[in-house]
Amino acid sequence: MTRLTPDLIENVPDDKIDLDSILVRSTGKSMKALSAEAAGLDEDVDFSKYTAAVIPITSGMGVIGGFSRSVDSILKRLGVDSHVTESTDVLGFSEAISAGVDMVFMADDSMFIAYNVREKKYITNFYGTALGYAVVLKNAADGVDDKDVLVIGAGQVGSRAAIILQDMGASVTITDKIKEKASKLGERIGARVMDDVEGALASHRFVLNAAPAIFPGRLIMDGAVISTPGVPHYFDEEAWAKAKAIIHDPLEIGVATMAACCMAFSIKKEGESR
Ligand code: 2YJ
Repeated sequence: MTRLTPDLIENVPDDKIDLDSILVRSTGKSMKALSAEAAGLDEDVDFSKYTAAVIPITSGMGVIGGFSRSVDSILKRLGVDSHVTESTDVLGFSEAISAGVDMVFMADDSMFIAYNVREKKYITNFYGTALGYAVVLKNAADGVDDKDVLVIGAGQVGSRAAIILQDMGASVTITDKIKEKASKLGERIGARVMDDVEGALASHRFVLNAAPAIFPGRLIMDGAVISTPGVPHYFDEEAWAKAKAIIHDPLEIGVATMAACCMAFSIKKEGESR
């Protein structure tokens, strides 16, 4: 699994990437609207009554400079009343619970979760990322129902994205440089598998890339729509010129989607009890 590095996320807190402009250009919707859609909520849902704490976690390879601050900024951009705890680890968790927050965000080297304290349910970043990028692809492609979609990478994010895209009505093909991984997933979920990653890329207009990858322009279809959580990745000039949309950010789409899903546990329950 790829570990985020401070340089990958250095622009996240100040929104220098201007993800919203990229998303509006390619999908017609803002990050907040897309995350709400992913969570099955109304586009104009008000997240401002929800509180969250982001806890820096020192275990394993330790704190990543800027990580907690970036997650906190992403939550604030959704309207969530969020803060980073002063303490780390278990002390940070007790600080968050004592403050009475609705949600807790924390990540170590192998897992990143958003925990809904009231409903005692959590969402992983694997799922949030898979769902967020699938919803982005669906909107940028004007729907994926009955369309051929390629998923590159049969790991934690790719396998979840493949299932989500199938549920959206897409006809999914899976490819992975480790052929056995792709064929195992294809068998499990009933999807087509292509062994030749380059051939698969060259023959698909709609792509969700969940693997570290280099995309030479000669392999990109004209008008391709590529939703790509995989890091690191690289698109050459020809690829940018040929593609209709290449959508990537290092953290925000996954975190915003997991946050919306985490709040949806409470919002849907509140709706039911009315
Ligand atoms: O609190 C911190 O600053 C660190 N413990 C954050 C660690 C973030 N974790 C990762 O980057 C891992 N690769 C796991 C992320 C799973 C995302 N799908």
